[in-house]
Amino acid sequence: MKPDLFTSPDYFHLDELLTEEHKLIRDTSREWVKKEVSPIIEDACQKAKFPNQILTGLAEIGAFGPYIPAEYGGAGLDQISYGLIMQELERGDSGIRSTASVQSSLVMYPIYKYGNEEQRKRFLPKLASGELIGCFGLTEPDHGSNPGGMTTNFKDCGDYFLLNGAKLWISNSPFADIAIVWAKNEEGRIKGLIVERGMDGFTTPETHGKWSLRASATGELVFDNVKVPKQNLLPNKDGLGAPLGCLDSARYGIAWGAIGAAMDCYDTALRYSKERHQFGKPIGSFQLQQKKLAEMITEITKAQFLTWRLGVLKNEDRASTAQISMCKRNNVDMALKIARESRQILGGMGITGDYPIMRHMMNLESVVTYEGTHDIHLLITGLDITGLNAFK
Ligand code: TGC
Ligand code: FAD
Repeated sequence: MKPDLFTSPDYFHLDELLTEEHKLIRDTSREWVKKEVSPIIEDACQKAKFPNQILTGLAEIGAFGPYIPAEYGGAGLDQISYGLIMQELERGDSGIRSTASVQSSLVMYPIYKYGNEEQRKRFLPKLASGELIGCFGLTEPDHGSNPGGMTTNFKDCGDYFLLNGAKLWISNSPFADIAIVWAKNEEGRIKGLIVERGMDGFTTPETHGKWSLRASATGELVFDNVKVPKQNLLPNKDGLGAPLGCLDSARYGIAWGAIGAAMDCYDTALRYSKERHQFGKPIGSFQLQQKKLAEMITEITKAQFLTWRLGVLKNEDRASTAQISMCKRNNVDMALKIARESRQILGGMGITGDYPIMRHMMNLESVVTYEGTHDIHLLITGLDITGLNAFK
């Protein structure tokens, strides 16, 4: 891959709305991505191998639990800082951001929010330092958009819970030390369990052959009469609202992340359009290419402001699920369109690994699907504005 020359587009001086701390956190993450992710990411994707050498660095820049309080090992930052870290990581690669989002919002968050003090103290500091890596099991082979239909279940066997079932499409599962697993109890109520690698009957086969998110390890979680100690039940919330609460936080991070991928595509295409000559002129001087670039920066700028405002609302604990859905949906769609247009600006070079665009484009096909598909988020907005539920 070519050297990473990324410069961040900021057409409406959004930086002026960030604090010095926000900018420091953003710039530290950006430098780390340039140094540690950009040089190795193309090779990792081509080989479809998660680059686990970056885990320590992710922990060091505070990407594991940015907003978890410092007393539990987190960085104790605000929601805009969390978003900026996700933006910078996804500027590097969606798979790297995925690892950090899952660890922070889908593993640390439920332990912090729904766990007891003993669970917080036992797991959170090790998750923050990267000593433990977690994954989140909600989706099942027959229940993706409709997680409430899940069949994974557990029985109370006196000294322990007996867990059976399977989860599919689980980021980080092949190497995770722990899994937050959503399963139904004998009354059919959804609960969260912390399942640990090494428990008898628990396996995590890897899913191979992905054309998207190749630098992220994806797999299954299979539970065959797994005896889960009772102290591993998350006691403080149950029902589908518990995993959906985690998704609010992760979808918020994705909204920021998608801007990072879009900015990288735009920045690459803009630079290329000035360097590449055809018909004796830079291709950027042709009106058709300018139209593409002008529309891209317009969409990036709109997304930056929408997302910054969402961050403000989130800091005030006023961001609704529907607002988060709208922002995730808009930004990922925007990033996918920008990746496709940018790739065209690079012509044939756009399909090579010399440039990051095709990798972003392929990654975004997962991002537009996971954490709620493009269609599901539209229906969440539809329900919010009409009061009429299209799901039921
Ligand atoms: P519905 O009846 O609407 O809600 C069930 C219960 O949940 C409550 N609730 C929420 N609570 C907290 N936060 C939220 N955001 C909530 N949304 C709903 C709701 O009040 C209700 O509570 P109660 O007490 O009455 O039971 O549920 P539904 O079955 O109709 O489904 C709604 C729907 C379709 C929107 C939802 O299930 C959905 O979002 N589906 C998409 C599934 C999804 O996003 N899966 C993601 C899996 S994880 C993942 O993809 C990780 S990728 C990570 C990476 O690599 O980055
Ligand atoms: P389906 O639910 O079968 O949907 C198929 C199509 O039908 C979609 O277009 C959908 O929009 C549409 N559809 C469904 N219902 C409706 C409706 N009511 N109205 C209109 N259209 C509808 N899950 C986890 O739990 N943990 C993870 O870590 C995780 N990581 C993932 C990583 C990757 C790379 C991928 C690809 C997925 C991951 N997922 C994870 C799963 C992801 O959340 C699901 O793929 C997603 O929620 C969609 O579920 P599905 O694939 O079963 O599609």
